[in-house]
Amino acid sequence: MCTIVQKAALGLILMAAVCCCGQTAELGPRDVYGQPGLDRVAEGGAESAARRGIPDSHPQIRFLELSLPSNLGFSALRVTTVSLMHPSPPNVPQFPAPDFTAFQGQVRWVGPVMDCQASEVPPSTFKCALLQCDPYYTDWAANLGGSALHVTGGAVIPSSSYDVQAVAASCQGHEDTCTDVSAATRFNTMRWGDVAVPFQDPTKYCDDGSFVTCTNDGDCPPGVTCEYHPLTQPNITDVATVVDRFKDLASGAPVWLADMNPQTPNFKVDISDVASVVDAFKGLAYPFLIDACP
Ligand SMILES: [Ca+2]
Repeated sequence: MCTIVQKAALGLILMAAVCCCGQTAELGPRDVYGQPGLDRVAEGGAESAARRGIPDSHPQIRFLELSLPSNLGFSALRVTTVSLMHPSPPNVPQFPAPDFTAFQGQVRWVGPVMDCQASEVPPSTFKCALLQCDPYYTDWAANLGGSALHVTGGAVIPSSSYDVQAVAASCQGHEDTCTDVSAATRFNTMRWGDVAVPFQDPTKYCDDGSFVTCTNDGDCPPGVTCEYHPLTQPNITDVATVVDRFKDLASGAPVWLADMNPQTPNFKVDISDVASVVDAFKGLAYPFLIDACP
């Protein structure tokens, strides 16, 4: 029986798997800002990191970034959809977010590790994988050699949250009932098109000048309403950073941030991704569907 614990440190949550043998291993850097079903809150620390180049460890739009422990062993990686497409604040009224609630609670599995192109000049690659419907068991550490794994698929969509679990090889063929699994660790995705700082503030606050966070009017003093922060993202900076990646410039966002089109991202940043971030900038809703599993 494994459990996964989260450790908060220096703005990151280090996810650790504590397995049957008592070992503790890092399962991945995660951003501390993410809350279930929420987009990320931009903070000063994130801004300074982004000036050095967009950090590769914060929540992404169409990708989940997994840093897997070296002692995970032969296992499968189960991704459960927890909350899908609940942007905070909501989309503009004329372009409401699509309803994916029917897909919440479904299971996908991380497929084989591939090498994807990070940039043409200089030539570089990153480890990538697609979600699939059937379990896939492998020795992840041997495939990754210490690199992070960037996972995407039609079910990885913006403003959503996912639980990721390692499922031991002993579960093969009876995954649904098997208990030799790690505890779930929550991953959140960013708002559609919100590639770069500044990020949309997803929280609500008491509208009395105090900026105390709240979830409803009852959390605020009498007569004070609980309001969303203004919807300001994505903005022109998000468009520019995708355009720069399209041009293969070092100032561009990494592929795993800028690749948001088509329905199953293709690990390339092309004119379709530029079109998507421009549409998101205009306030248009996420345009794709999710493929059902049999
Ligand atoms: Ca932004």
